[in-house]
Amino acid sequence: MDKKNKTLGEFIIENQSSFQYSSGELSKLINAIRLAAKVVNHEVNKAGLIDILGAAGDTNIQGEDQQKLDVLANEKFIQTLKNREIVCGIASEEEDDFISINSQDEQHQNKYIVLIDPLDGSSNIDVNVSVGTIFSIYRRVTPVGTPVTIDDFLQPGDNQVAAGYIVYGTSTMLVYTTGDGVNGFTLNPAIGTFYLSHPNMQFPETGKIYSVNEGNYIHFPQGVKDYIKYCQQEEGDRPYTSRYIGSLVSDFHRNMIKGGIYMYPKSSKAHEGKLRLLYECNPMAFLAEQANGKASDGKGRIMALKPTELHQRVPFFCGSTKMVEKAEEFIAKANK
Ligand code: AHM
Ligand code: MG
Repeated sequence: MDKKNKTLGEFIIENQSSFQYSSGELSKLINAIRLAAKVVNHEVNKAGLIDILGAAGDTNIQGEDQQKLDVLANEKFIQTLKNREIVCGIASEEEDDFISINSQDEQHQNKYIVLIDPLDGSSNIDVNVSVGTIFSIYRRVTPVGTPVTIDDFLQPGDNQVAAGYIVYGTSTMLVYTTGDGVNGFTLNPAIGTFYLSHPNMQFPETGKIYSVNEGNYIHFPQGVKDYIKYCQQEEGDRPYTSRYIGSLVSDFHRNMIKGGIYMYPKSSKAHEGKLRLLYECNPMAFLAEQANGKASDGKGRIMALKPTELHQRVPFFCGSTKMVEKAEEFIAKANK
């Protein structure tokens, strides 16, 4: 078949056997995410019509309560995963605790857990700027047939079996990895089908874009300040260009295509940074490494960290390998 016309559904089936556990379950799981992504995409696209269709808290014409989009996205993803009976547990950035799922037929027979940030960058919705969904999939570590425990969720990112994101942008894309490279699929909204548009995505080894909220500059550690000054210096291929959407998925997506670094450092106001290790940093780190890039907490690999809590935050530096290494170098020098 012509590669250009390959759908996500076809790609999942074709690549099922290359997955190390060779499990149809993982394929079903990615199919469920594909379905939820389409539903959420439909809702996100209506966001600009809120004055017409009703805002959160209102009741719509069918008598249903209107919900905030991040709450709605959370419900759609969780409901879809529950309905398909393919996971034994879900943790969401929107929920305080993880959810244990009992399968209707056989109790707790499923092997996979999902961690999800249903609508990341949601402050961008009101102004018609891209938002995204981030997901991360692990095999449970506790025995199949028993309820999941916190240990199933607090696994290092290195244990991920799949991860990805959906970017609801100028077009909607689903980008994911199962540990065998990164592939991107673009939604054709007219027929509701994702097509393989970006096979084997790779971060350029270096780039010219740095993405950071520079409004926090004075609160950053010295090493980060030094690296930002380095990015701005007139020398060689510098100064770099500053691009910051404030939507991790979109900033990452652009940097993967063009070459760049995304940074959310710790600061004197946020001692561990802002981003969540389990819902945001680990899945993006898995994608970055699978695409020849790098993800660090400023000192070492994000995916090597052993999580201690579900909503743990961590400083995050991610993107083109040489740029992340340079940032680490400046941080190490300042810490001497
Ligand atoms: P959220 O999960 O509350 O949406 O926060 C995560 C988002 C990232 O997408 C984005 O890169 C970052 O927060 C922006 O934060 P800031 O406005 O502090 O720069
Ligand atoms: Mg988020």
